[in-house]
Amino acid sequence: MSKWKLVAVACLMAILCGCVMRMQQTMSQDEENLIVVGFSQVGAESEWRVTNTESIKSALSEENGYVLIFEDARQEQENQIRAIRSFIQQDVDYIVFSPKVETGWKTVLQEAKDAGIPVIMIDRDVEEESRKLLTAYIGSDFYKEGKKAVVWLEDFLEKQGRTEEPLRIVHIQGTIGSSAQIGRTRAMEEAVARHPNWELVAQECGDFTRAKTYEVMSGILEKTKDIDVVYCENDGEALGAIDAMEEAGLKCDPEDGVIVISFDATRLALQYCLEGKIALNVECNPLQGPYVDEVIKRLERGETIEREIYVEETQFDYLTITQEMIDSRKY
Ligand code: GZL
Repeated sequence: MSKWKLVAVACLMAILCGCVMRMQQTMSQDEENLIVVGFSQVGAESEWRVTNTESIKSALSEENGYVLIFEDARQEQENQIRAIRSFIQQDVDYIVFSPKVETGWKTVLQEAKDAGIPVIMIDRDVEEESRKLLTAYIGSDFYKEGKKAVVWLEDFLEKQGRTEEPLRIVHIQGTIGSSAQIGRTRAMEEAVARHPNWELVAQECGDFTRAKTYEVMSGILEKTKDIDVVYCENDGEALGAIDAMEEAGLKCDPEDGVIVISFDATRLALQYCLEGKIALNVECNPLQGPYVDEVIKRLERGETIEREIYVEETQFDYLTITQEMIDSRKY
């Protein structure tokens, strides 16, 4: 090969190497520009939780400018605390978490604050003294959800002319100590205190799962089948309670059987509502990813944000729900 060709090849190689290096620099600069978020999730106990996780993962994607470090705590608070400490050690830009229960967070949230890492809490809540260590809360008002349920039940009984007769209620609670359980339970317990003819014949924990509630409800049905209302603190529990009641020969029907009340408004439970097996389903909106993305992007732009953001929620009952309403929903 002539000398001039060698020179041309060498120049071409130098140009190519330069381009590759610039691309690598650009990629590393792009990677440097990505926002690193550590996300500690409670677990995968319900359809609601799975949808909530998917919403966060799709909103905090690389295309949206994020590196997401996801940790599933498998229903153990200790795993969440460990994950948050790991995020601090990795010096992430933001921490997002849904607290399994309201207590026990002060120390680790103070560590995050001392490390200068903003913490955005989603879904469930923590006790007041820990709230001030957070940058923002995005979630639901669980007491308000419970109030919606008991007001609907009072109106329904009024229309049925059943305001005076004894009302025997089975109350299946969610994970004890979670803010969803605390709020929804408070609403029901206040209603029972308001109505002398309402009686809690059983109050047990179904831990927000279909399997545990089937077990618990089967045990209750061995003691009594004289039940008017079953108040379940999420859809997994409602499905488990209905499985057990139907197996025991009870009819789940608000007009001539057991009135079943549920929370979450996930798709399968809304089908049960359409069939009349669930009388009322109060929505708890798991689609919190876009809200988290919006809060982080505003913080990145140095904008002020609201410290408490309550997601949009509605309710569905067996009298007004339609298949079109169910088909149009995202979960
Ligand atoms: C409510 C959420 C609850 C859901 C359950 O925001 O924390 O936990 O109602 C889930 O389905 O398990």
